[in-house]
Amino acid sequence: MRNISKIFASTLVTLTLSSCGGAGDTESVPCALCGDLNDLRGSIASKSGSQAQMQGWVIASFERDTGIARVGEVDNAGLYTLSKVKTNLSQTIALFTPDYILQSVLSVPGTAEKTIKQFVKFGRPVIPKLINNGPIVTFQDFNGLTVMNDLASDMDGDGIPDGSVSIGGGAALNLAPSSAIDQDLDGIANEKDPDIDGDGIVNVLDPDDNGNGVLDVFDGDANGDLFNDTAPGETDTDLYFKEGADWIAVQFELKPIEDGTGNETTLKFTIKINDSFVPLAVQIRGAPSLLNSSTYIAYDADGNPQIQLWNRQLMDDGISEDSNSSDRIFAKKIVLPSAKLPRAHETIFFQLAFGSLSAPSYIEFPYVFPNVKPAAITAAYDKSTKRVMLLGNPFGEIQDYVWQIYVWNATTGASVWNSKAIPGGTKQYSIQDQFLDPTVEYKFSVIAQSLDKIPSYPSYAIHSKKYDLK
Ligand SMILES: [Ca+2]
Ligand SMILES: [Ca+2]
Ligand SMILES: [Ca+2]
Ligand SMILES: [Ca+2]
Repeated sequence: MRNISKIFASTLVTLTLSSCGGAGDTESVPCALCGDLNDLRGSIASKSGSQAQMQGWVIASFERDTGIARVGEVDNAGLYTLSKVKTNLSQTIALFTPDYILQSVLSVPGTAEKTIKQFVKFGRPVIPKLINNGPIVTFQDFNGLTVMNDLASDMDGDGIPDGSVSIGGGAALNLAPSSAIDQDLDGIANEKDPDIDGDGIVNVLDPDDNGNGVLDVFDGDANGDLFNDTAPGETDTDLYFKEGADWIAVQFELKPIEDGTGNETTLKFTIKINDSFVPLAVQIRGAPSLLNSSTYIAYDADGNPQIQLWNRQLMDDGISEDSNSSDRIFAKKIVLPSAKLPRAHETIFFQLAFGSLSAPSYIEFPYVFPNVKPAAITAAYDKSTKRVMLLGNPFGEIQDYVWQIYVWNATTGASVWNSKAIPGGTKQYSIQDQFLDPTVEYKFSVIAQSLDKIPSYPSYAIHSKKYDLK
């Protein structure tokens, strides 16, 4: 059984004394494009030594203190470029398949027993050659690198941090001890720790930041700081950023099509741009296998809906499900082609373009889909008890969700009542019918959803069809 707390308790003194920059120190400057911005080039080979085999893979460098990424795609010679990297800041590297599925995290041999290191500063425009040995990626040498002292747990000493053992298989990631304010006892409080549970998967890539076995999207205190993540002023979870963007949200929705021909699967991308940043464009980077052929609804001059092929752009025009125009909330809701679903650990990046339109650079904000397989739900109404029953399991065995009942006027389609949020473990709930007019016909539906991490932006929402309320 793994016990990360013990490991870090034993190394705590050494770490605190030797930690470069000091525990909890922040290197961030409050500006998305301040500091040393440099283009970095590198090469990567597969375990067998082939660089060509890595064509199409995706390499990202993540700033330790902000989670902001620079992303490059590997060409047919195994070469890549990361543009405008802040080389004065600590970074870690992660590797994604051509389908943008997180495959390998950086592993540098640690100085303390049963640990590895993951953060470096790049001191040269050429990054030492990377070797993909999934689930870890390693440097062939350390020329020009400054290795930082942040540690991650590697209990069996094989160089694979505990959280990444199962990345390739797509299973749920590692469990760790219960939450505390400095959960992994590395001397860095959760609110400033880029890897709260110390398992070697940085928070922005970790589907379970505090390692308690409850995925962030179903965990009301995903960062383990003993404050509800949606309490006023709580802006220290994965979807909030300190620079460039205030927050991001990705929402998966499964909804029966009105004409009864099946379900529609949509993804809605929303980003609130920081007041200090004016991007040239706002768009989504992700797997062609997921996003190509996706569509959205546009409206012609007469207000008629038109299906358009999506060009990866998010808009702040007031007609893109982006709240008001020019409020710095950019969004787009897209319809996925049938049978397409985000896969476990599949990653998308919100891209903010800067520089020039002819040769833009990007700062990128990652979102990783957890290992959740949403399923359609149905509901039934028992007239004698006035209870609505939720049937089916929207998230498999996971019960840490909430659901709500909606009652609709069958003629006008107007919503006339909705229940409070009901815990997923409660499968029946009474409709309060005193407000119902016995001469009017009603319909009801239920919606099951994950918890809000950004208020009003749950990551998953599964709708039932509308049924007659009788
Ligand atoms: Ca982690
Ligand atoms: Ca958790
Ligand atoms: Ca919290
Ligand atoms: Ca807007």
